[in-house]
Amino acid sequence: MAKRKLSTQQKRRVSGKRSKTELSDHNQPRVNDDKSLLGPEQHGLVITSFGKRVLVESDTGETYKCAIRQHLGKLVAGDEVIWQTDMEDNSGVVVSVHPRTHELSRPGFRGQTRMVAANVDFIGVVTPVVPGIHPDMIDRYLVGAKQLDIPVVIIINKVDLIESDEQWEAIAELLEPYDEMGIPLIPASTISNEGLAELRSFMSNKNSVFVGPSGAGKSSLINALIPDLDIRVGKLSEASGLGKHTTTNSILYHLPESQPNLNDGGNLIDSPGIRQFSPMPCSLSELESMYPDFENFLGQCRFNNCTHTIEPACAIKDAVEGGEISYSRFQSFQRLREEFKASELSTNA
Ligand SMILES: Nc1nc2c(ncn2[C@@H]2O[C@H](COP(=O)(O)OP(=O)(O)O)[C@@H](O)[C@H]2O)c(=O)[nH]1
Ligand SMILES: [Mg+2]
Ligand SMILES: [Zn+2]
Repeated sequence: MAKRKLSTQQKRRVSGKRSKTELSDHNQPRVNDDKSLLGPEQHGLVITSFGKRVLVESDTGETYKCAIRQHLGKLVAGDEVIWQTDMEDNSGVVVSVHPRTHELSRPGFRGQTRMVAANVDFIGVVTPVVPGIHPDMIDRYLVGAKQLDIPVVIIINKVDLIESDEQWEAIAELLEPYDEMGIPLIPASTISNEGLAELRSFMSNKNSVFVGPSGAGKSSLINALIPDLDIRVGKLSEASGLGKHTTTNSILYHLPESQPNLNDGGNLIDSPGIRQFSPMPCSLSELESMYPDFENFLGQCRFNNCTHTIEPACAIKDAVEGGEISYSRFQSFQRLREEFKASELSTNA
């Protein structure tokens, strides 16, 4: 990384001398602007953002409150940055951002999207057995994740509440289409600890997030996977100078090693906003491509712009009738198709 030469002004700061203009303007030392004495450029990871600042972790593990050079825009948990320490007050300034591999965003105020995490490369869809598994919700998250090209697992949570074999069978039947698509299904419980080690192994060396409805057990899972979470939250609020409960932005936590010295950490990004993560409206053919279980039947309908609703000789409907495509998957597809069509009409109006 390039070491910058000190500017005349910086040399003056080091030597304690001040220029004529500085002396004559104020008769006292000038307040530092962003040209204060900066350390060498180094790599860092954004842990959380607050207001116009971010908390950046250095490669050696210390956190620094950093300002952001104006042209960089908003940064979020998971961003990889180049930053410099400000020698004078132990804070820092972010000078550039690495291009993001993935941006996870949620709908914000007046149709805008708000970014909630950067560089996420693993999504756990959390679905609780009580009050019940909703395939429609699972499919929305799967489409959203596929649009971003991020791998997913489905976490069937709170399995300690399952009381009978019949209940297990009903759940297995609901989840069969996902199993057939090759999506890992992980039965889990933070009461019995079932599934936690398996889940942990998927998260090694990744930036993960959990999505799912409120009450699904996301926070409980995060607590189970990061045993000293309370202490870490305390340290972060100290470092940022903010109270524990004031931050509504995403926070990145390091996962502990699954075994000592295995060096298989990985990160888990927690955000209150991520549960609302939903697919972006797309065309019919794009939506079709988000349903891998439809693939074998696409292009076989009589009409090549078939919406698979009322058209005769529809290969998709035939496959549903023949039990080759599950009815719940067909339904969720049709709901999303109608929703996307409605949003297209409203934006064109
Ligand atoms: N029986 C059972 N209850 C759980 C489990 N995980 C979470 N819960 C309960 O479910 C409720 C919601 O959990 P929480 O983690 O706050 O869900 P979140 O809204 O997705 O973050 C709480 O009352 C938890 O105690 C589990 O594995 N088994
Ligand atoms: Mg929660
Ligand atoms: Zn069709």
